[in-house]
Amino acid sequence: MSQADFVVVANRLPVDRDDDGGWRRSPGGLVTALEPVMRKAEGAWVGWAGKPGLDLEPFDFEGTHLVPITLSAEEIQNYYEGFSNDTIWPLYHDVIAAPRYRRVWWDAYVDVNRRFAEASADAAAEGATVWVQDYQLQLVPAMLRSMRPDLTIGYFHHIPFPAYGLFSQLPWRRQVLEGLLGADVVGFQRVADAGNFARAVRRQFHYTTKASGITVPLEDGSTRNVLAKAFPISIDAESYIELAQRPEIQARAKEIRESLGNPKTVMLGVDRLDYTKGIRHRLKAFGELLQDGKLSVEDATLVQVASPSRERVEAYIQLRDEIELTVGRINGDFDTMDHTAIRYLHQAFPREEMVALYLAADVMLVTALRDGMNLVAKEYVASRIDNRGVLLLSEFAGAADELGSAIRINPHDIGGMKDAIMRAIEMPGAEQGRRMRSLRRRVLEHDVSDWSKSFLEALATAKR
Ligand code: GDG
Repeated sequence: MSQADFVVVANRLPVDRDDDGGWRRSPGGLVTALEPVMRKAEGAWVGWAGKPGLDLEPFDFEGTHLVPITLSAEEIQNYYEGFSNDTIWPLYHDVIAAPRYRRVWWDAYVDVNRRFAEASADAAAEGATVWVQDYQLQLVPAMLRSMRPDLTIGYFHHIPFPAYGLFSQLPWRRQVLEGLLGADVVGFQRVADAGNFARAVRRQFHYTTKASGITVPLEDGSTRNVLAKAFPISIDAESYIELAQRPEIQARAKEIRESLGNPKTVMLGVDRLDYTKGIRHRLKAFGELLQDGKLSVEDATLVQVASPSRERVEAYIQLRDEIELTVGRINGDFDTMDHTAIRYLHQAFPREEMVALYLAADVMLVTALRDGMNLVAKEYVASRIDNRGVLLLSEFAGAADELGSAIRINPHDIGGMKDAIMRAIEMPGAEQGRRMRSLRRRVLEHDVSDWSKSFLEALATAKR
């Protein structure tokens, strides 16, 4: 079997299966970011192919060696929907929903993490670099290190890492920390996440933690250094600019506004339908503005794309019901024959349509209660080649650390959010331009290839 000098390990492979059994590259940002690195290094990617029970041999796809991991329907339920999305996800997002701690889920998480580690150990050449992605695979770094001490191992955590007071609820907190400490570099979105991780390590193991790294004692009396640091992820900004410049996408943006009855202001929310995104809070603020008579449906329409997500997890089923009830009530109270309050779309759209929406929106609402980064905020900014539009951004999204020129909001403060929405709607063009230019500068300078480059450089240095 061929072995690679660079291996990415992620829950999902970077491809989706067509109906006719062929493969298509998935549209995600991580895939785009790593593509050049993968090509150059003739890299391998270990991940699940996205369907239960699918048992496939490794194969090559557009210059990348793909190593599919088989997961049974039961493992998907326990490892993925259970432990990853119903234990870790809510716990790490500050228990917005109650995490469920179930031992059978944990057992499956351990088993599946081991399978990923074994496949990665097989795929990696002597002295290779392996980059593990995200919270579904927190045990892989240490498992892999014990199988293959010759490897350089990086791990990037895409979601928040919670404060110790919350993290310590986890019955398997020591195992998870040990798993992550198997990496040479553990990357986080925000400085605060890296700090929370270091604190958890201090509290659990009493290791020394400094900016230069965490000192992990080894059995033979020597030590290893583990760098825990923020590497804020970004987007492929150029590709958004290219889409925003296309005449047909600009025409589509105009068409969207017309189909909404040309309201003075179009507001937009784009989220996976997830309780971390603060969709209910946003709807409440907008509904109250209509109720108060501060806005009318002729003045303002909210377009809310809520793309389907984790539809078999109970908390998501409930959330969908609540949101759809709220949307129905607001529209029922305020719609006219010609105008709607909220155009709600529980659908996924192609990227072209997303950019047309970004161009059509005067105000972008990012009201997450907790979010690792929030790429939607960066996509909106990159798409605004006209330097117009206003971004409302929750301080609880990682993006808030970088995007200081957005209007910052606390989504729990409904009154404050209503004021911020009115301020955004009324913002003069000159101020919009000043803010948008500064936001765009940041996103264009720190794009996703900058992110992967700085992580991989830190990793190369760490091991030296
Ligand atoms: C996790 C962390 C972190 C959404 N609907 C459609 C669609 N999308 C795209 C967006 C964006 C992506 O999905 C969502 O990324 P976010 O960053 O906003 O949020 P999560 O999915 O929760 O991602 C997050 C991220 O990982 C990366 O580290 O920023 O904090 O939670 O790109 O545009 N894309 C298309 N159609 C849709 O309907 N094409």
